[in-house]
Amino acid sequence: MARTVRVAITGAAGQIGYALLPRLASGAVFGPDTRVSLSLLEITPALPALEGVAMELDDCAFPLLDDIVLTDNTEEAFDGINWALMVGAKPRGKGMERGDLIRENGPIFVGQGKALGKAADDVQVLVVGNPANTNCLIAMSHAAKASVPQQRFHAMTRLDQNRAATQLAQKAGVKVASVSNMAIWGNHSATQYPDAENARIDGQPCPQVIADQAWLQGEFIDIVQQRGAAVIAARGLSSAASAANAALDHVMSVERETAGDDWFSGGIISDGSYGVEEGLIFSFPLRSDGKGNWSIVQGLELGPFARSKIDATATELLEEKAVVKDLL
Ligand code: NAX
Repeated sequence: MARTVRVAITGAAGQIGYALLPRLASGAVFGPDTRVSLSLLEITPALPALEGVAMELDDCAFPLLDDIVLTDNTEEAFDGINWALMVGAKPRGKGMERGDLIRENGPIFVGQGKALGKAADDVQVLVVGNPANTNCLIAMSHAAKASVPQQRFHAMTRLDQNRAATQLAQKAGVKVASVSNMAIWGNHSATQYPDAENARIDGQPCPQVIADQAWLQGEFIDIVQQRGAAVIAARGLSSAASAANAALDHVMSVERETAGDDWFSGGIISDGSYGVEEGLIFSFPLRSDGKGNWSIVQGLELGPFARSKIDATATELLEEKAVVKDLL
């Protein structure tokens, strides 16, 4: 056995945690030669439920699963970890505005950001809890004070990427594996821009295969932006299996070298690429070198339509940043 990877999951007794943990513990993410240690963080009232989850993991008898730490202590949870999957956050309640949610969940990421200073030198952090980009910004700013490099912070837009790829495949009448180069730009919110112009289907530019610009610039974007709400309307609960799957897809995309000329989407710190203000957590098309380093794909064509969408989602992120100014 070459290595053991220690992964912290916050909000591990929640519905995304429940869908995520068995696959993580089974070795499906880090591969058959890597042992997995789990560090599960919950708020105190959820610890009994978390124990139930751990019992089930025990009962799976996963050969690659080493130990499971259950705790309501953030510093203990993050001690020595190589990955933090930050899922724990309150979902939006009835009548709550986006700004209320930001103020409600933001403080969680102050304390957790500081505690990331106890992680291993190679720690990578994926923020799933909403509002993911701004929570990620908060955690990053506090972890940076504890010397964790800012480039290790990711906000999840992989679910949006996967949703968008499926919509394009269904419209084109092809399998989803035919869709590549699916970029999500900006915020994980209803302002995100799923970029069909630069996507490819069986290697061809998507607009050549789906020659319906009105759909690509209209209904397609609306479906992807509103998919989370559509799942809630149908299921009575927010996306969990697909969100867990996307989190694990993101981890695998970071851990492995990006194949061919494809890319994946994730919210990372902007370096000013494509005119996006430096320092924002913004979703870009990314490539990984398979050693924990990513780079933003450069030189993509962005027409006036794409430009206006990207500017709008950047503006929303600047507004969110202003709301949490005192938490940074
Ligand atoms: P659940 O409410 O089922 O689970 C959240 C868990 O977090 C609960 O068990 C709760 O006790 C725990 N928690 C709350 N505060 C905590 C804290 N300070 N420390 C540790 N744990 C804490 O929600 P679930 O459906 O699992 O969703 C979790 C988060 O993911 C939500 O914020 C949700 O909005 C967000 N999502 C993000 C998505 C994305 O694409 N980025 C998509 C799916 C999902 O909506």
